[in-house]
Amino acid sequence: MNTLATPGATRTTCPYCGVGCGVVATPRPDGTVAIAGDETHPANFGRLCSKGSALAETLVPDRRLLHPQIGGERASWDAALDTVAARFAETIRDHGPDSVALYVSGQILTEDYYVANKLMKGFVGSANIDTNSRLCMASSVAGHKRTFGSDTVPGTYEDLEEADLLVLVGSNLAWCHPVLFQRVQAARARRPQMRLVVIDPRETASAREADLHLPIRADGDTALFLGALAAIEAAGAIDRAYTQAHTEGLDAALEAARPFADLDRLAEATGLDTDKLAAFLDLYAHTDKTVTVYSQGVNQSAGGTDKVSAILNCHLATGRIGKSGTGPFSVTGQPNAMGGREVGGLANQLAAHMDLGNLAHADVVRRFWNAPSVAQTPGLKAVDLFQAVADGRVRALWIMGTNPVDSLPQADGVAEALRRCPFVVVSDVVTDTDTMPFAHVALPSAAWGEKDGTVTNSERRISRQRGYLALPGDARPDWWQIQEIAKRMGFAKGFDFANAAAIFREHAALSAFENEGTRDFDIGALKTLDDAAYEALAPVQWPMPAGAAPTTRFFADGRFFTPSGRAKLLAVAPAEAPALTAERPFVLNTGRIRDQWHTMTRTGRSPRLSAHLAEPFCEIHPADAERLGIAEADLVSLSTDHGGATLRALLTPRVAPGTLFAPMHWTGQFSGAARVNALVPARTDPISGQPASKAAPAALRRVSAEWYGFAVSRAEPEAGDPLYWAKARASGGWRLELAGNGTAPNPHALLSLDPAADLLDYTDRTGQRRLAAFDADGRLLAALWLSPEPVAVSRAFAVSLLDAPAFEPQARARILAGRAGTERPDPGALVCSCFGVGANDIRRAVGGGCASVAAIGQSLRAGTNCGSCRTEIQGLIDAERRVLEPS
Ligand SMILES: Nc1nc2c(c(=O)[nH]1)N[C@H]1C(S)=C(S)[C@@H](COP(=O)(O)OP(=O)(O)OC[C@H]3O[C@@H](n4cnc5c(=O)[nH]c(N)nc54)[C@H](O)[C@@H]3O)O[C@H]1N2
Ligand SMILES: Nc1nc2c(c(=O)[nH]1)N[C@H]1C(S)=C(S)[C@@H](COP(=O)(O)OP(=O)(O)OC[C@H]3O[C@@H](n4cnc5c(=O)[nH]c(N)nc54)[C@H](O)[C@@H]3O)O[C@H]1N2
Ligand code: SF4
Ligand SMILES: [Mo]
Repeated sequence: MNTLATPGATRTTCPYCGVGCGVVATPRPDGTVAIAGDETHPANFGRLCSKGSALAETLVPDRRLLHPQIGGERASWDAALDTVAARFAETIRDHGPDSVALYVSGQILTEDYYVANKLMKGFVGSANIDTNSRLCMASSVAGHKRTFGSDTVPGTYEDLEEADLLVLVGSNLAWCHPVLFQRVQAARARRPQMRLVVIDPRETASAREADLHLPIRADGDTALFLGALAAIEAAGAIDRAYTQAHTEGLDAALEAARPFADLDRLAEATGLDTDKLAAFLDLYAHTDKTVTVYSQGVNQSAGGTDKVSAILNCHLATGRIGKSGTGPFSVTGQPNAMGGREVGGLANQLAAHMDLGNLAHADVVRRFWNAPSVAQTPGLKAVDLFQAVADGRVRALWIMGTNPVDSLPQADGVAEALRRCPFVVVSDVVTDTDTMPFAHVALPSAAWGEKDGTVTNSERRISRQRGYLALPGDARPDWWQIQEIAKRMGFAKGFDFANAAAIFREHAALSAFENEGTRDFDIGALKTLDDAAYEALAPVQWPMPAGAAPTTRFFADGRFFTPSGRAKLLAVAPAEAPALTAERPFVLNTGRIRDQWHTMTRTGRSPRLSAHLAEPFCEIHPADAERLGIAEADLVSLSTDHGGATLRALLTPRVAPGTLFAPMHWTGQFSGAARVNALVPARTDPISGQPASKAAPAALRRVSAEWYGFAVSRAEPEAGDPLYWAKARASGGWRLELAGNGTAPNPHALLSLDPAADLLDYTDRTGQRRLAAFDADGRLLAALWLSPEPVAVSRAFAVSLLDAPAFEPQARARILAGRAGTERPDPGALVCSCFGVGANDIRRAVGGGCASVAAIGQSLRAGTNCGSCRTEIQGLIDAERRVLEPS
């Protein structure tokens, strides 16, 4: 229920990851919003991670898209809607329904998604609607469908807590599903016998916490789980009664697996040493209560669907599915990745988990929608869709809630395709994305906190997102935009929804329509919710068929949705390793960091979240760095056949020799050349169409710069076009990293300095220039350090100056030294975003006797709010104690 003791408080759901945490938002009289975890929400029971905790900081008005624009000029809604409807109708008339397309997102709400899918697949009559879930969940969907006959995630979060063995495959749960990871950690504290294994080429924050980390080589997973199936057979752990009653294909699957019973062969195929392999296989074969969680290290692969099948095979062979504390568990990434699958947002799905190409399903949908032309054949999958835009087959494209110029592979090619496309519409909440410049029409969408609807999390739990803020400017919900265009295209009859509740009722009714237990997705019990009941809806888990007792877990009865009712084990073959060459000898792996969300359009507005890792980096093994003459904090250039990037080198044994890791987050808005998808080839899984975003063959070299710079500034700096720049929000302003060749930048232009500002500016004999500007009150306006070497000033200290009160003239020189005085020790790189605690603070506390994360929490509060930094604190304690107590 949405009734809370605090007046004005609203229960809603976090707009970031698929954990789907409940949030209580309370607007304050001064216009800010207090954010807290919802203690009654069954996903998080009150917890929030660093991103959820910082939500209020992202609700800032600057650069919101507030009005429709045509050709970059402000326009009325009528003009914008008329233009879009006319161009779409005209394009369809002249070139057919498949010449238009929608590209949507797992971040729009189920109601938005339902209306978009209905317009394209029922009324335009084309299945050319795909979504960024293609880059995210498509391999899991394809894997589920071929084995279960349905796209079903069988388990619940409680299964992770109840397991005796939890295996994370290609999932950095600690950073990407932090609250779920905290639930796991709490369960491990309660039940120390529970084991955590992490299978990831990198030593991630999750791997650090594991009992066993298998640093697998890129795409070794299928071989590993073939080996696991062989080990299960050898251990006599196959559940014959279960497989005979409920599965088919076991013999063929075993035959494909047996060659990997040989440990040496398995070691070769996975890059793992035999001791670790043996330890894992022993645990995996013998632990009945096993949950295998997997994410993008599995999905984003040219063999992603086979990886999924290899995992599902092991669970089916042992009957470890449909029971508490067991099961394969594909965690969803986006807040509504699961809802998008419910409405059939992918180009090869119909609505309500029905199949495109299935004539009976097409007929069900046609009659239910009373639709003129239901799409009969699958549409273009994201990568192919943008190829079709590039070669002119798709001539009108509407992008909603996603930023493809940064997130799709061969991203420079995506930009080029959009540049050539005759008509591009972009619905977004902000103006400053890398995709927006290509929009002929820009439509302002209602953002989180302003819009109403539902999202479904990884465990199939439907939660309400509720609006508690007024719509700013002309912003309107995404579903409203689609409905208005549908009406103007002549489809008024199917698109007369009064509100989100009305859409949800229709969606629920379709899920139950002629279902009779044939389709997993059935929420018929919700089809009669009136507006008040929808408003008050508490989080609920599907399936919820009308009149049936609710079930929390699928497949408890061993019945599957295949024609035979049996689950299908598949004989899969291991994937080929990424094709490295002498010119492209490194495997470039990409992924996420703790405090940023995707292309940073929201988290990049929060100073706290931007402080954790403030510039785009590339993790390089120290041995590779030494060979290539790369030192810590140097700049490096990465290149592939498709593009290049310039990033800061971060030397660390967390990555294996021959591999690199770069975060996916930085865009042209925050850095000069750090869009990693410019590098990633558009290579896809042949079944799911999901891009292999984690294994691009790449070249690496050091780039030399003649000067380096670091600045803090109250006004947004204007970096120009040097060799390298990266800026980030900081409390009180901005921070900027720079490097280049030739003439160093003019500080006045760079920092937009007021000519009247009080300046301190000197250059020493070594060529280091230091400059600080103060306003008439003595407060710092900007400070800049330029040097022939990477600038060594303490970033934390420099950033803290922006918030500092006025400086007395005699204190100003210390600013230029770039260090705090002894009375203000340098906190070091930020570790705890919630309380602003840095690495040096923690090191000092360890030196002072704090020996555990709990002790650090007591002394500094670090790690005691959201807990997202607890693994990093433990890492610092371990490292510091090695220094303090050399063995
Ligand atoms: N902080 C934060 N959290 C997020 C997001 C975010 O942007 N920021 N995004 C959300 C979304 S949409 C998603 S999809 C999820 C993604 O969540 P995750 O999948 O956990 O995140 P990634 O960092 O993309 O990739 C996971 C791991 O796969 C590993 N990997 C790479 N190649 C292989 C391989 O061949 N085999 C194996 N076993 N592992 C491999 C990588 O080293 C990486 O550590 O996160 C969600 N949560
Ligand atoms: N190399 C590499 N590439 C990857 C990945 C990877 O691991 N490596 N991961 C892939 C994955 S799993 C994912 S999910 C994608 C994510 O990639 P994207 O979806 O492109 O990334 P976001 O930054 O989340 O983009 C969301 C956009 O929607 C806008 N927005 C926010 N709220 C709303 C709203 O309510 N309505 C509308 N209309 N717009 C809104 C935001 O401002 C933003 O511009 O990236 C994929 N790309
Ligand atoms: S874990 Fe963090 S990002 Fe994910 S839903 Fe919860 S608060 Fe939001
Ligand atoms: Mo994702």
